[in-house]
Amino acid sequence: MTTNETRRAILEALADGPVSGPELAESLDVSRAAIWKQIDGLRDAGFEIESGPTGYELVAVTAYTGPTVEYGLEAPFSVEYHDSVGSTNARARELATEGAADVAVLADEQTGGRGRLERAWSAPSGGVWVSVLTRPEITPAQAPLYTLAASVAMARAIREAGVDARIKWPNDVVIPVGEDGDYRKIAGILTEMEGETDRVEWIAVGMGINANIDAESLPEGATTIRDEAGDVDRRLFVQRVLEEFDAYRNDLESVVPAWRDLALTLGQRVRIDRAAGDIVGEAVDVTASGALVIDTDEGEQIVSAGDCEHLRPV
Ligand code: BT5
Repeated sequence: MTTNETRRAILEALADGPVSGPELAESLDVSRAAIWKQIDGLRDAGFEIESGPTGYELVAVTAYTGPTVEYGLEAPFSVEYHDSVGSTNARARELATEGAADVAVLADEQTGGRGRLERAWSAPSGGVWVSVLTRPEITPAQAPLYTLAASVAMARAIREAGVDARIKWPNDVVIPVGEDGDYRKIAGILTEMEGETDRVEWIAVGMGINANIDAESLPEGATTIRDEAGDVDRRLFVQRVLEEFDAYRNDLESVVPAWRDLALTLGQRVRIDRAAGDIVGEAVDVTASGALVIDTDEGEQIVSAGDCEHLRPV
C-alpha cells in the first residue's frame, strides 16, 4: 500500500467510528509505528483526531486543505492546495504541461489573480479560488459550455449558502440590485485551454468566488458571501462547487437549460462590446452552444463572446 492508500484506508476506517491503533495496524497490514505516523500526518492536514480509550476518533474536519477537501468529495478530482499562489490558473497550466488531469488547484490567497483579457482579479485570503484541470473529449466549439457549466455550479452553490445568485452572460455570477438589471459581482470565471481545431487537449476552468471576505477590500461593484449572508465553511462549499461542476460537465445537454433558469441577462437591454463593433438590443435567449441571442433594430444577432453591459430599460 502506498502512503496515500494507507491514509485513505485509515480515514475510511475512522468514518465508521473509533478504532484502535493495533486494530488499524492489523487490518491494513502495516506496523503500529506506520499507523502512528499516518495519524500524525492526518492531524497536520487538518483532521481533528482524538485518542480515547476506544482508540482513535475523528471528531471534526474543519480545516481547509487538500486532503480535507478531498475527504468526502463526491467528484473525481484530486486537490492541490496552496496557502498562497500567484494564480491557480497559471498553476493548472503548469500541471497540464506535465500531463496531469482531473486536478483541482485550490488556494487561500492569490497574489497575481487574473481576470479575462489581462485584467486583474483581487483574490485575498478567505475567498474560494480554484482551477479545475481536465482533458475532456470535446471540440473547442463546445468549450464555452464548460464555462457555462462552471457558472451554473458556482451560482447553485452560492444559492445554497442563502444568497440570491444569478448569472450575467456569459460567466459572471452576480447579486441583483433593484429591478433594472443592476448587480454586484460575487464570482467570476477564467477558462483557458489548449488544443487543435477539432480537439481540446486540456481545459482549465478557473473559478473565483468571493466567500469569507469583506466586500470593502475588493474593487467597487463587488460583493461577497460574507456581506450577503455570512461566512461559509469553505471546505464544504468548494466541495459543492466541484460536485455541481462535475455533474454538469458530464451532462452537457443540461447546462444551457440550467443556465437559462438562473440568467439575469435574459430579458435585459444589453450592449455587447466587441472588437467588431457594439451591439445593442434585448437579450432574448442563449443558443445550444451558449451564445447570446439579441433582438436588435436590425434583427436578431448572435454573439458568442464579448463584454456584456446591462442597460436601463428605455
Ligand atoms: C473574471 O474576469 O471575472 C474572471 C475571474 C476569474 C478568477 C479566478 S480565481 C481562480 C482562477 N485563477 C485566476 O488567476 N483566475 C481565476 P473579468 O470578467 O475580466 O472581470 C475582471 C474585473 O472584475 C476586474 O477588472 C475588476 O473590475 C473586477 N474584479 C476584480 N476582482 C474582483 C473580485 N474579487 N470580485 C468582483 N469583481 C472583481
